[in-house]
Amino acid sequence: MHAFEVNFDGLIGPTHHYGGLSPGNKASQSHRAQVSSPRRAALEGLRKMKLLADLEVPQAVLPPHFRPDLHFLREQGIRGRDHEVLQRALLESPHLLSAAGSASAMWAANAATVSPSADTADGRVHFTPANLIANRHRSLETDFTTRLLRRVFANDEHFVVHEALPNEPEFSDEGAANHMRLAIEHGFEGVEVFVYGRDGSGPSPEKYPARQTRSACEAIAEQHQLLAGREVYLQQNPKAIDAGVFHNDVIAVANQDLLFCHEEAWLNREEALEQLQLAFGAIKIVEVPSCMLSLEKAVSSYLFNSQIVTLLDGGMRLICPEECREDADVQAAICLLRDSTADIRAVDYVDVRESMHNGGGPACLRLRVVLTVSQMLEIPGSLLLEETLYEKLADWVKRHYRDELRLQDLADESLLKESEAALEELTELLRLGPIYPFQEAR
Ligand code: SUG
Repeated sequence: MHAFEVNFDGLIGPTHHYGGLSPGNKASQSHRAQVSSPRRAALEGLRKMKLLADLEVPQAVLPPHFRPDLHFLREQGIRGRDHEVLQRALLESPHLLSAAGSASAMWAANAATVSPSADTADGRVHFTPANLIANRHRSLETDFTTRLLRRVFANDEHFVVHEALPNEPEFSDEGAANHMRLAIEHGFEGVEVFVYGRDGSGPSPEKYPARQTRSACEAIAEQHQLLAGREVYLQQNPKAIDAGVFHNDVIAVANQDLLFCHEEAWLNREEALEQLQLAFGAIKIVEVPSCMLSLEKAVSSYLFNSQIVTLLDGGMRLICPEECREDADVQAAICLLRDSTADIRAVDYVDVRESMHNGGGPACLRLRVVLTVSQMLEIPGSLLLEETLYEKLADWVKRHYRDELRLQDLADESLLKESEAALEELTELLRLGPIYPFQEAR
């Protein structure tokens, strides 16, 4: 059956800042405490979405989560009225304030793992929201993400949004950032590739955490009712994790039958590639050797965090971070890709610098959801980005977002109020109905 891939991008929230919250994510660590620009971040994200929409690649938006999360701060034992809780958190536990204020839901690739209906036994699209327990600030996303996905994918004839996996280290799950799908065309039956960092026995990284577990991958494959034999499990290369590859989408990207990856992406390289070939005979693998592009450069440029998207005429386009433009090694890797397949018709460079400084490139900002035409008709059309919605959202950002933000600004009660007013207007703009806790409390 014919199907489209819709990219759901997380709209970057008004509290975007650099908290240095993610160990093993080099950009997050090195930009810690720098001054951020939420306004610039959100506009960059929107421009990327607009580029795709202009290419007629279906593009949708997901609203930001409401931050700072005062409920979380109160759970940590910080008491008082809103402004007191914020001030106390700043003085006593600034790292908790930063976690509570993180706009990390922007990285929608971590929102959930998604299996299209062509892959599942009951013919529905399955979603498992990620528990994100590897990092406290990210674990705060799961409840709202689940609620949001249930609002957007509400028709249970077509969609099922499962509960996230249990909050136990054995089931640590980071969503679609560790999941790839291979298929001749989006609407055809595919092979789903689950990538994990640890399985409790094999080798593990020495410096940095391995976030995803094999048990989590298996549990998701089971609850998504994947058709027999249509799944592959690969382990991240511990050496790559120690070089800053905290998610698989920092070192590999697939689209339809094309896989673009680095030589050191997975443990036991040859076995890994063989597994992929056995499971999906039509696979075209373009592997960039380490002698062409070092792991370090793969991480600093985020080349593999590019999006590869299918155009209406069946051709593909590579959407890279701006950081890939200048480096000769990265350019050589892009040439290798283009020389190896005629599928890539053009390369675009996008400036998503504010997100990149926290370790989030173009591919991190989107959740891929393959939908048939009848499934497309079941999602709120008001989330689909076209010219008018783009203009409205850009104007909304310019009116509500601050140009600069420092950690201490998160303790300013007026930022909380500004965010509330912004999100209130956004729910009307996106015609989502009341969804935020402050709207339901009324
Ligand atoms: O989980 N950064 C995110 C980046 C996520 C990127 N997503 C994908 N690769 N799909 C993370 O490490 C940093 C926040 C801070 O430090 O303020 C952060 O959460």
